[in-house]
Amino acid sequence: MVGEILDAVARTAPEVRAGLPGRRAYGDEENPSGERRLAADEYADSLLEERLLALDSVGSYASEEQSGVVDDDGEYHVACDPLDGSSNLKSNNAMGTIVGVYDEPLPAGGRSLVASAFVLFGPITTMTVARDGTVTEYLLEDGERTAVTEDLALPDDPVVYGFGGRVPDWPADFAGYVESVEQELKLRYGGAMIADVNQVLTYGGIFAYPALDSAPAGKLRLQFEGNPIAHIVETAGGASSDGERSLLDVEPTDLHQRVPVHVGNESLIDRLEAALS
Ligand code: FDP
Repeated sequence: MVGEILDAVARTAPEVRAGLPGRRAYGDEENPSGERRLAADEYADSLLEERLLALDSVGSYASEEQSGVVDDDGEYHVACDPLDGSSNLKSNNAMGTIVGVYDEPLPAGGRSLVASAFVLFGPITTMTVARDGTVTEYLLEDGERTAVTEDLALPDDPVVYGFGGRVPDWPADFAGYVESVEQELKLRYGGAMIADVNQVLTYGGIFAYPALDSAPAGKLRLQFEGNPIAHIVETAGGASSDGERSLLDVEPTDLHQRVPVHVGNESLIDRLEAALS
């Protein structure tokens, strides 16, 4: 059941949050993408792996923190970014957990997602879920999950933008697009994808971690970040793109493959694709 997977994520979130204060130091190891791991990344990953694989419906678990897929018996395959934006832990800024529930073995295309969710550890803890064609935002409080926004939809009039990567590293066509967008929208960038995307879901606008001159595939990972976020934003009436097509149509080739990520109001994504073509 997809429901029990989402329940397990909601139940685990307060434990992840409670474990953050004592785990702000970096460990010795890197994750499979070559990034330094915090004790908090390892903690959140093992907690989620244990809780999700304990469910009958979960057939495998994969995360940004582990090189391979952990197999079990069950119908669904769960891809997790246990702590997205964990470098924000040092400066005490927002971060979260991202979960994609696929009905195909990983790596899988975004069209195989049956549900996607993110938990946002901000001043309050919320969980936003895309499932059955609708997006719901829940408040997680005192062990309860209470719906606070049903049928969440991107506002029609976009307000904010946030783009990752160093500005001199942006390809010229993307930099040209930014020049037009910044005439119209207000910059909001906090360095955790999940928190920055939630600004777009709340106010309308666009978030991107684009292709860079030094990294043509960008930074974010398709299975753990690109696909689930595209699924949520598209279900909320927005659009996603790798620069040419919906992220949900990007062919999965590798568990840890990176992809340029652009999500937001459809008009802004259309203009982006035109600028990059
Ligand atoms: P983090 O490394 O802190 O986990 O994919 C990871 C991510 O954060 C995203 O959440 C965020 O959007 C991006 O990296 C931030 O990268 P920059 O530091 O290059 O802005």
